Amino acid sequence: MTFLEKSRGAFIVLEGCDRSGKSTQVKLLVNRLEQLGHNVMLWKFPERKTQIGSMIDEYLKNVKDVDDKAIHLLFSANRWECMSEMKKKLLDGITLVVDRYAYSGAAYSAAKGLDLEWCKSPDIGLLTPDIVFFMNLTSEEAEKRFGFGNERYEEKAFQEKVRNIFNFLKDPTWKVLNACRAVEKLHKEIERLSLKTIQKCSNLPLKEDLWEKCF
Ligand code: Z5A
Ligand code: MG
Repeated sequence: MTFLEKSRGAFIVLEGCDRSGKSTQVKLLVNRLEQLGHNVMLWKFPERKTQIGSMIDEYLKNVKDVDDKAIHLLFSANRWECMSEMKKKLLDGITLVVDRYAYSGAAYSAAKGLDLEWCKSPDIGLLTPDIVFFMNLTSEEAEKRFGFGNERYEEKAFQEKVRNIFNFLKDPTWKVLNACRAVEKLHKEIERLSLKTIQKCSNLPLKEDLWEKCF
């Protein structure tokens, strides 16, 4: 645990299957928090701009094939390489709104058939989010949304598996949202709960113990 001399930012994560509206809500939330005068930053995983991230990008765009376990470890390494910068920003009082995190890492790789505990293990000890919004959308609804099917993994049966594993990964930091609702309704709920979280955790230490208690 890292103890605080001044108030810190909140670590807010949005998770969910493909096309569940994460990126839409992340952007709306960041804009709204900025309007309200909060110090806030949008973060996204995979972070495709790093060297590791560009390998992941080629894989996702089907430019390159990579062994399932190797790509899983690259996704995890991509989070680890961002940890010190994220930690610094949080301790500087900046709230991070993060589009996908380690839960996606475990869910997508386990849906390919890899052992779930093995999938979780490289991410043990990452920063633990203060709140995770899980955008719960049926695969039927997801299929109707624009852009579905453009990248690797975007196929109904696979998404169904991913969703089941997400459900299994749920923990007390999660707030499950019905993602079929209108954008604005979802945004209002996410805004309300985020503001509460920002207030609640401002004086709490940062936790660097993701999934430590499970092992
Ligand atoms: N992946 C992995 O395997 N391991 C890892 O560790 C990590 C990720 C971190 C790329 O992710 C892939 O990487 C992903 C998991 C894997 N699998 N795939 N494929 P990505 O985050 O870069 O994927 P993306 O391209 O941003 O798509 P997305 O995240 O799946 O979509 P989204 O962000 O959830 O949805 P959106 O872009 O906000 O909205 C999608 C469409 O729906 C768009 O036309 C919106 O206007 C519309 N929309 C949004 N909200 C609504 C509502 N409420 N009603 C109606 N329509 C809506
Ligand atoms: Mg997205």
